[in-house]
Amino acid sequence: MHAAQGHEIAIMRPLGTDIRQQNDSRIAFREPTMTTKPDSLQQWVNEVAELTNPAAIHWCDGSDAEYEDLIKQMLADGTLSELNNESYPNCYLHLSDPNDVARVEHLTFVCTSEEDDAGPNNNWMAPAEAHAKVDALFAGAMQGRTMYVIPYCMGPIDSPFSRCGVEISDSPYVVVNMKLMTRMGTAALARIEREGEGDFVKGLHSTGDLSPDRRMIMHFPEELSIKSIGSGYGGNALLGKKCHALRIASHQARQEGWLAEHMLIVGIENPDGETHYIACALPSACGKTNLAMLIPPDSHADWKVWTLGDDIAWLHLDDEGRLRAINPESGYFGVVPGTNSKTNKNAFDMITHDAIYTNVGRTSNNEPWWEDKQVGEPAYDWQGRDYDASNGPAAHPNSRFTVAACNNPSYSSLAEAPDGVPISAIVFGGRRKELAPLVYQSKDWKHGVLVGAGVASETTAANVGEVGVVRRDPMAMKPFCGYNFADYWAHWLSFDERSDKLPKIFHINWFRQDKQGKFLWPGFGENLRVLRWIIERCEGRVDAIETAIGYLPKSGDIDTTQLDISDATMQALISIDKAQWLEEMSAIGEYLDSYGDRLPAALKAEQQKVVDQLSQA
Ligand code: OXD
Ligand code: MN
Repeated sequence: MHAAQGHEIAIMRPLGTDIRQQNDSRIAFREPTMTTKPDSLQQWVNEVAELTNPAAIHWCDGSDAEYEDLIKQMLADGTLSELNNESYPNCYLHLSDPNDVARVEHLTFVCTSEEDDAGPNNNWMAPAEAHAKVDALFAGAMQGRTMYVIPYCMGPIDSPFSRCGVEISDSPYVVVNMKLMTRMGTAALARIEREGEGDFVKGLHSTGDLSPDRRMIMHFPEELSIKSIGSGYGGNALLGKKCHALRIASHQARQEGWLAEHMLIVGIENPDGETHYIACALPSACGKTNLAMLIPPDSHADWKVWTLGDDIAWLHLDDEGRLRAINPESGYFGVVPGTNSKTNKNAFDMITHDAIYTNVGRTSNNEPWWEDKQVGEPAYDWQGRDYDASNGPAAHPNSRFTVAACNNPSYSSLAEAPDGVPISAIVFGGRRKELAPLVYQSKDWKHGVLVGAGVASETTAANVGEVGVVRRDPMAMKPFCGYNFADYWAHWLSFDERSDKLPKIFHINWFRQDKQGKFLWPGFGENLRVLRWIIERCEGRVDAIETAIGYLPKSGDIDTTQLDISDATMQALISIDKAQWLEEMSAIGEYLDSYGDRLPAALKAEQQKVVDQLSQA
C-alpha cells in the first residue's frame, strides 16, 4: 500500500514566500484553484523561477478550456497547425526541430551517489556534477517564456498504486501532451496536497535552445527528481512517461517491492466471456500499441480484446499473491507510420479526431499522411517541404500521435480500476529475424527471469542512432531501468519467494524472416492465435514440447484455420536450431558476466542449466 494513503490533508501555511514578493513585477501570475500546495512544491517553483527567469508562471488546472487556449496560442505562433477539420476534427500537427525527433539514450543519465547503483546499463554522473552542469543550462533558459507548472498523477487518481509528480516546463506543447497522456491538473494537485511534501516527483524541463550539444536528460532517483533540457521530444520532454513512470519508478519499485515495467497490458476475452490479462514487454517500436489494440481476425470473431495500456505497467502483488497491473498513463504516444485499417484499425480510427500529430507529412487537402497509411498521397513532408521521394519518407519513421486513451474503441473499463487487473501471463519479446521462435514458455519463474534478461532486439528509430542492429534489451528495459540491471534481476527473482501464484512467463517473436527477407508470420490481428495458446497454457489446457530453452507449441496447437501458412513455415516458426541457441546462450552468459559480482548467482545458474541441456541434447 502507498505510504501516504489515509493521511489527512496537510494544513499549509499561506503563500508567504511567494515569488511575487521577491521582486519581478514582469511576472504575470495565474493562481491554481487551490492554495494549499505543499511547502516544498511552492518553494521549488519559486527556486526554479529564480533560476530560469520566466516571463510568466501558469499553474495548470488540466481543464478543457486551458487545453483549448493553449492550442489557440500554438496555432497563432506556428508551433501547431490545424489539420483538415472535417475529416480530422480537433487534430493538430507539430513539426519539431529536425534534430529533435527521438529519445537520446547517449545524453540520458542516472545520477546516483554510487556509480555502481546506476550500473553498466546506464550513463552515470555524480549528482553534484550533474546538477551543476544542467543548472548552468537552465540559468535564464525561460526568459521571455511562460513557465508551466503541471501537476499530474500516474495511475488512476484514487489508486493506492498511483504516484504523482509535478513537471515544470516552458513548452505549451508539453502541457497539451501531458493533458492527453496523464491525469493532469487540479485532481492531481489535490492528491499531492493530501500526500504532503516529499512524496511527489519533481521534473524540470526546458526546451532550451534545442541544440543537441546542450541537451541532457538527468535522473536523480534518490531525490525523486528529473532535469531535462534541450529537447521537446516525447520521451525526453513528457517527464511523466519514461523518466518518471519507468526510470524513477523502477528505482522506487525496487525499494518498495513492486515492478515498474515497459509493458503493454491487454485483456483477452474468450467466447465464454472469461478474460485473461497479459502484460507484454517489447522494445520501442516493436508493435506494443498494435498488440494492445488488436482486432480479432474473422476466424476468432467471437473473441474480444480490451486495452488497458500500450507502454507501461506498474505491477504489485495483492494479498493473495497475485500480480496485479495498473497502467500509469491515460493516453498513447504511438508510432504513426505503418498504422492503417489492417494493421491497427482501432488506432487508425482513434487518431481521426482529437489527436496531436508530431512529424508526419500532409496531403494536399491537409490530412495527415504517413508511410503505409494506404490512403491519400503525400504533398508535404515532415519538415514542411514539398514532398519529394528523394528526400526520404514523408513522415519521420519515429513520427508520433498523442491521444487520450478514452478515444480507443477497445479501451477497457478496468483501466480506471484502483487495484488494477490480475495478470495471467508475462510475455517478453523482441524483433529477431532469426533464432527466436514464434512463442515459447519458460520452465518456471526463475527461468522466466533469464528469458527476460536475455531479450535482444534489432534497434528502431525510437532512439537516435543506428537502426536494425541487434542489441541486448533485457525486459525491453535497457533504456529505462533506473538502476543496476544486476540488482533489477535480483529484484525480479525475489518475487519467486513471495508468491506461488505468479504469472507464467513467455517469449514471442513476430519478426522471423526467410532468406529473402519476407516475414514468416502474418502478425497483427493474427497474433491473437499465439495469445490464445499462451492463455491455454496458463489454464493448463494444452500440452507442449519441453526443450532446453523452454516449452514450445506442439504442431497443430496454434490454430491456423483460414490462415495462408504452410506446415513447413509453421514448423520453422516453432522449432529451434540448437547450434544457434548454444551460441546465443553463451553470448547471454558473457553479457550477464559483464555485471560482475553484483549479478545474482541464481541467474547465472539458470543460464548454465540451459547451456548444459543444449549441450547434452
Ligand atoms: C516510446 C518508446 O515512446 O519506447 O514508448 O520509445
Ligand atoms: Mn515505449
